[in-house]
Amino acid sequence: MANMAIEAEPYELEFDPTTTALLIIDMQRDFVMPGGFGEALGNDVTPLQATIAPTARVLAAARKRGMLVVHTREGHRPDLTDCPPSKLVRGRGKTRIGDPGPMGRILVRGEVGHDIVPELYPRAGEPVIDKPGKGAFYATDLELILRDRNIRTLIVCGVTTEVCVNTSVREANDRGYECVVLSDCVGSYFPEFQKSGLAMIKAQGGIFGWVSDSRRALAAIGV
Ligand code: TIU
Repeated sequence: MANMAIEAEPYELEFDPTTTALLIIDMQRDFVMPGGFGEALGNDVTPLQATIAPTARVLAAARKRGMLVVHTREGHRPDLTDCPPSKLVRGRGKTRIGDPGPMGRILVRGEVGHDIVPELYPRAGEPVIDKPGKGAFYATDLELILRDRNIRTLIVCGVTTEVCVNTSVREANDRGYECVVLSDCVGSYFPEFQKSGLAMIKAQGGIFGWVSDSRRALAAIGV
């Protein structure tokens, strides 16, 4: 298929939809709904909910275009054997990973809070990557899945901008993937980190990747 381009900063990014995947990072109740991991860390989670609607529009367009859609979820085995002890105690909060909460055990696979919000729920055939850390590549089979599909470009949505999105984009960039992050489809608990988290991706001529938004992505995917 002919190459297409998405308007972005620092400059437009050419992509081929057959070798481009939509990567949706950690749009789990645990991060965007009250009573989950995000709130246990001391955050107001409501600002993150604004990312759901634009991400749903991009998801619908990617599906129509027949692009690969990959979802990730941060979380741990019920016995927490894959959770570093340092992560378990980090923050000294009174609610920790594995503790019971209103959406089930915090950040534990299989629990309601760990799963993806209904508006963005994976369809059959869309890979779901369960990751123990912040980066989508660390201790997962994401790279294998992308290589098997000859994916070269990643359109990135999800939460949070400066934590799992930034870490995953940096991991992807070092592996040779071209990443474009959609500013209204990524969210942070901290407005200043949203701003700087995006700025540091596109600085220095796109040191880690590109930044665009859902409007320009939809125009580019154009179905
Ligand atoms: N705390 C925070 O901002 N984020 C995380 O712990 N994980 C993700 O970003 N998914």
